[in-house]
Amino acid sequence: MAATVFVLNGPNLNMLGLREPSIYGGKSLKEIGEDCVAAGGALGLSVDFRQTNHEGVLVDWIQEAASGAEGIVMNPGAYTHTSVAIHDAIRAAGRPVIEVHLSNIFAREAFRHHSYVSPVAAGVICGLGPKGYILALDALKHMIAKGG
Ligand code: CA2
Repeated sequence: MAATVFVLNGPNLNMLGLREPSIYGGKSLKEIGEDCVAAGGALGLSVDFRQTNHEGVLVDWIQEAASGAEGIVMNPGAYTHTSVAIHDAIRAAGRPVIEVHLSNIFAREAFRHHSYVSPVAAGVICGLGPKGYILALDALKHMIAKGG
């Protein structure tokens, strides 16, 4: 049976394709989700793609992954730079998390250079646009196959 992976997206990512294409590209989140489901299928993964603007909902979903998914690809949006709650939830979940950012956060404002997620992530991909999600799914598949 295909392993389930969650692809979780944080605040404002529902606006993709509508504003700031010079930073985040022209694809909508719906299109990125469709690409993830298709790429996941080719990798033998069942992709559950979600977005919320609420920090506590992301914490709920990370907790859900502890029993409902084999791993997580996550773009925490601006909560990357602020959320101890998401850091703690990932530590407790016992599931590999690949942190993804569309933009290169290190080439942007200083406040984006620190991530509370990176120290508890199995890997980090940034600056590669939507392709980063697909690369993360591929990496996660190999981690799951090796037992995390
Ligand atoms: O580069 C990324 O993927 C980010 O996680 C995106 C976040 C930002 O706070 C992080 O520093 C880096 C912001 C997502 C906001 O997306 C928008 C898209 C279109 C219009 C407005 C916001």
